[in-house]
Formats: sequence, structure tokens, C-alpha cells
Amino acid sequence: MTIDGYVHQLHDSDPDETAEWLESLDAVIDAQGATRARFLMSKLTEHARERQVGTPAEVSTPYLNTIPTSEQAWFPGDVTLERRIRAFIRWNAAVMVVNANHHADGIGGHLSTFASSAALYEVGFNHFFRGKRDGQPGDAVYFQGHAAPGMYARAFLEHRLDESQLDRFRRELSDEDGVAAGPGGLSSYPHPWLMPEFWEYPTVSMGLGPINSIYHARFNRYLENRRIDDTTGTRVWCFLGDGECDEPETLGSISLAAREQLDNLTWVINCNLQRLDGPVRGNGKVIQELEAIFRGAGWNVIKVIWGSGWDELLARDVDGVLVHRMNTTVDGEFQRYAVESGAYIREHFFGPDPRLRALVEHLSDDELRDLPRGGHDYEKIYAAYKAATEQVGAPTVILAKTIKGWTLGTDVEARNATHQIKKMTNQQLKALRVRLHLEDVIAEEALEADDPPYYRPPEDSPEHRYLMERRNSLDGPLPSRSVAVRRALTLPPDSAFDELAAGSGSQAVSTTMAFTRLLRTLARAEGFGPRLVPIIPDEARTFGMDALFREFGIYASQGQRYESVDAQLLLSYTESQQGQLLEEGITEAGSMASFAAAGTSYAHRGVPMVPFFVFYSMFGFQRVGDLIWAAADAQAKGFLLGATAGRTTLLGEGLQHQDGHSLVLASTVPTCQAYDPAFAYEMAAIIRAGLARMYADDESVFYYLTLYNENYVMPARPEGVTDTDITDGLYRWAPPPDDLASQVTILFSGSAQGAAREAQAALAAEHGIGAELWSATSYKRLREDALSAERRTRLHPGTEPEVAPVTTRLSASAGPIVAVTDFLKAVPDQIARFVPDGRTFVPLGTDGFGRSDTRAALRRFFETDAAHVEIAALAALADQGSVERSAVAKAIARHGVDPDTADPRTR
Ligand SMILES: Cc1ncc(C[n+]2csc(CCOP(=O)(O)OP(=O)(O)O)c2C)c(N)n1
Ligand SMILES: [Mg+2]
Repeated sequence: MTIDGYVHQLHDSDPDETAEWLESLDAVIDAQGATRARFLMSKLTEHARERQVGTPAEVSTPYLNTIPTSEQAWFPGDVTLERRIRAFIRWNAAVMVVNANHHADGIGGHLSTFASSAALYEVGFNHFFRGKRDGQPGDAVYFQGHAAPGMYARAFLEHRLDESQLDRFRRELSDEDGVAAGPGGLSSYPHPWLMPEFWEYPTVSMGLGPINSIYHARFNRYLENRRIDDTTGTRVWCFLGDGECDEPETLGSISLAAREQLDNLTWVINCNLQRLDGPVRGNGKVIQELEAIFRGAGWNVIKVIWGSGWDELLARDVDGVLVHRMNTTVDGEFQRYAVESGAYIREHFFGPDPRLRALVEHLSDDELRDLPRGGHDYEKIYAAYKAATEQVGAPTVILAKTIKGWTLGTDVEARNATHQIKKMTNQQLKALRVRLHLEDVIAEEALEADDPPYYRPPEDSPEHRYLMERRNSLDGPLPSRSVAVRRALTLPPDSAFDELAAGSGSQAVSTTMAFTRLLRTLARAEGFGPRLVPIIPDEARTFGMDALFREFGIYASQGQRYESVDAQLLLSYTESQQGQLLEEGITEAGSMASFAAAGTSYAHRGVPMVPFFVFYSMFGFQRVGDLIWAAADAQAKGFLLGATAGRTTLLGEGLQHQDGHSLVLASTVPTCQAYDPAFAYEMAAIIRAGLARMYADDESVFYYLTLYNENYVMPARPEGVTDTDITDGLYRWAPPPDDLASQVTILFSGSAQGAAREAQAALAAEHGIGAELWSATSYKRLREDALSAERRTRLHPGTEPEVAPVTTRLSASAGPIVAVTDFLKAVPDQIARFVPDGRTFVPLGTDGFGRSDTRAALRRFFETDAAHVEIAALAALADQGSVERSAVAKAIARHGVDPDTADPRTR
């Protein structure tokens, strides 16, 4: 038995009547064919919906434009001028890439992505995208990374870029002749870090633009619902490739956009049917596949498949043979038709069926070949964008069918190699000039020269005036990034941090608990509290942060439409439209996208917001490292907090959970300030300093802090220790006990403080050796400062060598240095080169895979427990002759350490 659809779930109350209906349908199929039957079925469904008979939405429609010609909005632009402007932009984009590769072979760039999407962008620029005049936020447009040349070419026409800058496409360090040059180069792709007044959103790592755009649109709603900023005037547009849809990040969150009814979000997928190597779905139809996925997820889907030239053919297709042919032709064949002659298309697409052949009898081969695809037809595109912007209650995706490399000539268009083509011969450029009708403005001889010329219409030309008028009426040019505060942020008072400076008295707490406390205090700080954006991916209970649910409220755009199961409890699960906490569910990627939206709000909205994204530290940098990288590029600010940090501090969870390397990964991100605080007061000082650095001094950095779940008494901040001591990365925490002279130095970070302190006591009690303790809050910071000092010295021979701050600081300590961490040895090793001359440096860390056991067993296994710190200190002292070797052997034996077990890294 086939179970198709849901009819079997319903009751048949009148089988005879049912049979009659079925017979009628059979009669239609037999007498008039499937097309007529399909029409009647669709009409019935439509009618049933009108009569409020709910039927499940269909996820797939024929391979036709969604908007019928009769409903198509009138195109208000000047067709001729817009085509002309588009031709200039196409030309300059191509010439820019060709020139760049002429001057520097291998410098790269892309011709064909923008060539296929030029009309998609131009309709947006001329009629939809809102700019930022007078500090308005405007629209947020995520441009497809590989289409960047087209955006530069347009900015050139707008006089925002000049020729010398176009000549420096992908030459950010030198001019076109290779001579070192100052700023003014154009980055390969949208990189706000490199062009902070131009690009806003990094998109080139595929999939990140799409997911970021969804959470950006959602974040705008959050700002609106929380009454922080009026975001109703902003639409988020995201342009992406059809191949890009294979990235899990692209489609992974689309249901959120529908669930949140983000009608402020429009995606435009450039379906040129090709990716880098070949067809996206040669054996299928990517547009149909995507339609079903997006419809199923609840999006409004608008297909723009066929250009106006097809309207007349489709109108005459009464038998549905053309539609049938369209429906059954796979993308690989469509790609083929894009490179073949009109005669071939007549033979193979229309040919097999005499009715189809008759349909196009009146068209010449050239006319057949030139029947355009919808994504190159500004009228169809305009109608789709207009419908998208008028859609209520759902996000819209526009699936626009195009030809990759469109207008670039037969050697480039739709070829499998098209994505990688970045050079054009003089012959090809001449053909392009003719194709774009630029004969009147570019002399043919000009193409004989080495560098083909750019073309910019004079300022008094109709084209220039039209172009500028259009952008003026839409509030100025895009892309454009500015950092002008519209709604200032007040930093919390110092007193908010005082509590943690005092320590936890006799109470054993974790740094995570202390952080939660601080977060609550900060949320209450006047002027600052509402700007705090706590983000958690379904892990709040793990971190003991569930108390925040009730206090902050969980953001829910629809409020809470049910009584929570724990409503009577003090810490109930409380959702609200004004909720502050973003409980993202199990998506570190989505949470990171929220972090980026909140952390760049100071720029894209002029409203500084302070995200605190708390995650399972193992599932942070390791899981969503590329999103973190993109956030750094976007100059995001805020705090990332890796909770349940440490390879041994998180105990039972084993290999996939215990994080001993996020600090190594964090050290790879230039703007990331990575800290591993041991105590509550350190954590508080780092956050206070971080807030000031990011939001008062306007530095585009963000912070990563580890948070542990091990409870111990949090000491008060030692006398004399300043914020700077803590934030600079290293300070003396305690001298040796019992007035012993200092013979050895132990550096600890994070939860390794326990082993260090125990070892200090054991060294004193068992060996009479004085060990001083230092807290190393940031090896990344120490290393970076040391490298800078080293570099300055290298480049200034003859001047007094600059001593690295870490070297200076450690000069005040004594003896060999043992550094213990709950992370890889590579973390403390970052400063090994910079310890003062003659001092031994021994890192103890947790290299290897984690496993499940008690903290004590794990620390013994990884050789980071107090016994191993003691042994390491003794061994280092023995090396320099300060203690007997036998003392080391005795300690090894006393602690029951088996010296012959294999290195934990290999086990
Ligand atoms: C994460 C990631 N993987 C790979 C690439 C390399 N890459 C750049 S463009 C491209 C193909 C793009 O195809 P599509 O998304 O269809 O865009 P089109 O150029 O066809 O518009 C690939 C694989 C990348 N930029 N990012
Ligand atoms: Mg593509």
C-alpha cells in the first residue's frame, strides 16, 4: 500500500461521493490530459483555501516565474539609462580584474560571479537599498563576496573611488607597478577590517553571510521589541550563490527566519546553476530543490526563472508542453543550452516535440538564443523585489536564474571553468565592448594598449545624473560603513565590580558563578543594563545560569503563549517579548551570528550593544572558529565566554567535551583578547577593562575569557595588584610561605591555581624550598607584547634594546619557572623564549585527548596536579644543582608516579 499525503489520517464519511469525485478526475485526465487535471487540482486547492479549508502548503510549483505577468509590478525606472549604467559597471568590473592580473599574474579576482548578478544588484541599487544619509542606519546589504568587483565599479561611477584605487584592486600594500604604497588598495572581498569605511559585512567564507543575515534581521527585531532602537526602516538583504547553499550554515537556520516572521529579511540567490568546478545540480534542478526547502521552512519563495521574452511563448502554451519541457529539463542541460547556438536549442529543447517546435517557428535562431533568463531581466527582478518588500509575516527568498559570466562572451559564459577566469584577451574585450554597446565611449584602438581603459560618464551626463539621483532618493550610497553613535552607552560604575574584588569569604564558588553574579549586577546598572545582550545556546543549566531566565527574561518575539511547567518556581522559564536573554537553542553558529549582530551594532546602527556569549568552551572556537574570524573582520566587540573550560576541570564528560585548546585557537585571532582568569576578581577586572577599552576607547577588539566550574574560595584581590597587572597578563600573586627565600617560580592560570598553591605548600613543607606564585592571566597578551618589543628592537639597530614586558616582570622572580595550565603546553610555551636569561622554563599542560574521571585522576594523568608541579620544580632545581637528584626521585616515588608510563599525549 502506498501512503501518500495525509488523506489516510482523515475519515471518509461518504465513500460513494468520494468515488464520484475520483471518477470525474479520471475522466478529465483521460479526455483532456494531465495538464488540465493539474490545473483543476490547483484551482480546487486555491478555492478550498479561500473557503478556509486548510490544506498543507505545497512545497513545489512548476518551473515558472512565481509572479504571473498579469500581477507583475510596473517597472518605474528608465530602462535605457539603467541598461547603459549597468554596461559601464560591467565594463569597469571586468577591466579592473583583467588589469590587476595583467600587472600581477596570479593576483586573482572574479569576472563571472558579478557578470551573472549585475542586474540583481543594479535593480537593488536603483530602486531599493536604503543608504545612510544623515547617520541613518539604512538597509543592511550582504553582498556576495565574489561579486565585490561590481561594487567597486559602481562606487567608481559614483566618484567614491578613483581610477588609482581601481588599479589597486587586490593591491593593498603596493601600487599597480609594485611600488609600496599607503592605504587606498581595494580588498579582494568584503572585509570591513581592511576597508572600514566601505564594507560592513564579511561574506566571502561561504555560508557565513547567509546565517549572519538571518540573525541580524532577528537582532533588529530584538532591538525594536526591547525598545532600544526603531529598526523598522531597515531591511536586511543577503545576496548569495546557489552553490553556497550547500554550506550547512546557509540553510541551517532558515527555519528561525520563518518562525520569527522576519519580513524584514530578503535573500536573493543567484542561481547561475554553477559553482566553482561545475554545475551545482547537473542532474537536478537547484531552483526547484531550494524552492521546496524554503517553502517547507515557511519562507515566501519568489522564482524569477524566465525573462519577458518567454511570456508570449508561455501564454501560447495551452497544452502545457512548454511547461512540461521546462519542468523536466535538468540544470546540466540548461547550462548546455547557454553555450550552444540557437539552432541547437531549437533542435534539442524545442525539437523533439512538434507542438513545441511550432511554438517558436516565428523566432530566428539568434532570437531563440537570446531568450533571456529571469535574473537578467530588470522588470522581473523589480517585480520580485517589490513583492518581497511588501510581504508581511515571512522572510522572502528570490531564486533568480542567471547565466554565469553573462555578457562576457562565449569563451566565458556558462563554461565550467568560468569561475576561475580572470583574464581576457584584447579580442574578448573588443567583443565585450560591442556586446555592451560601448563603441561610442571606448575607442577600439584603446584596447590595443596594454591596459584597457575604464569608463566613467561625465558628471553632467544623463547617466551620471540618473545614477546619483537614484541613490540620493534612496539616502545615499552603499556599501558604506560608519561609526557614528546614535544612542550612546553609559558604562557601568566601578562599584559594580567591587563585590568580586573582595573575594567570596569562606564560600567555595566557581568563576562561572562569579561571572553570573557580575552579569546580574551589570544588567541592573543604569544606562548600561539594557545594552547587555546575554547569549546562551541551550546550556544555561549546565553553567548554573538558569537563574537568569526569570530575571532577564528570555527573548521571545511572541511572548509566552503557555504557562511554563515551572511557573510556580522562583527560577521559572520565563519568555517575554521584552526578554533580554537570547536563548538560542542548540546552535553555536546561530549564537555566534547573534554575537556578531550585537557586537557590530555600534557601527551598523550607531547603537553600541554589549554581547556576552556564554558557550561550552569546547564548542566555541573549535566549532565555529570561522564565524569568530568573520566577527573579528567585522570589528565586532563584546565578550565570548568559554564555560566548562579546561581539560581536567570539567570532569566526567570525556574526549569530546574537555577543552584544553580553545586558548590556542583564540591566539590565532588578531583582535581576540584571550584570558584565562583563576579568580573572580581577575575576571571582574578583565571585564571592566574590556568594557572601557571597547566602548570608551573605541578599540575594535573582543574578549575571550575561560570560565571554570570548579568551586573554591575566591580570594580577595591581593594588596597592590592593579587592574593593569591583571590585564597585562602576569603578576606576582604570592611570595613563598614561611619567610622562605624564593628559589623557584610557579606560574598558574585558571583552575590550575589549585595545583600551584598545593605544590607551593609541599615544596615548603617537604623540602624547605620557597616557591613564589604568579598568576598568568593571558599568555597571548604576553607573547604579543614581547614580539612587538622584539620587532622594534630588530628594526632599530643601535638603539637600546627594548625588553619584553614579560621578561621585565619575571626578572623580579627567582629560580626556574614552572608554568601549569589546564590547557595545552603550547599555551604557556608562548612566552618560553622571553623568560630572563639563564632561567629554565617548564610548561605543564594537558596535551592529548581528554577522558572521563575525577579531577584528581585526570590531573594525575595529564601530569598537571600538585605532585607533578612539585616534581617539575625539583627537577628544574636539580638541573641547576640547587637540589640533589635523589630528591626528585624520592618525590616521584612518594607520590606514586610511574615514570615509565607513556606520554598522555599519545594515549
Ligand atoms: C567556505 C568556503 N569554501 C570555499 C570557498 C571557495 N569558493 C569561492 S567561490 C566558490 C563557488 C561559488 O559558487 P556559487 O555559490 O554558486 O557562487 P557563484 O559564483 O556561482 O555566484 C567557491 C567554492 C569559499 N569562498 N568559502
Ligand atoms: Mg552559482
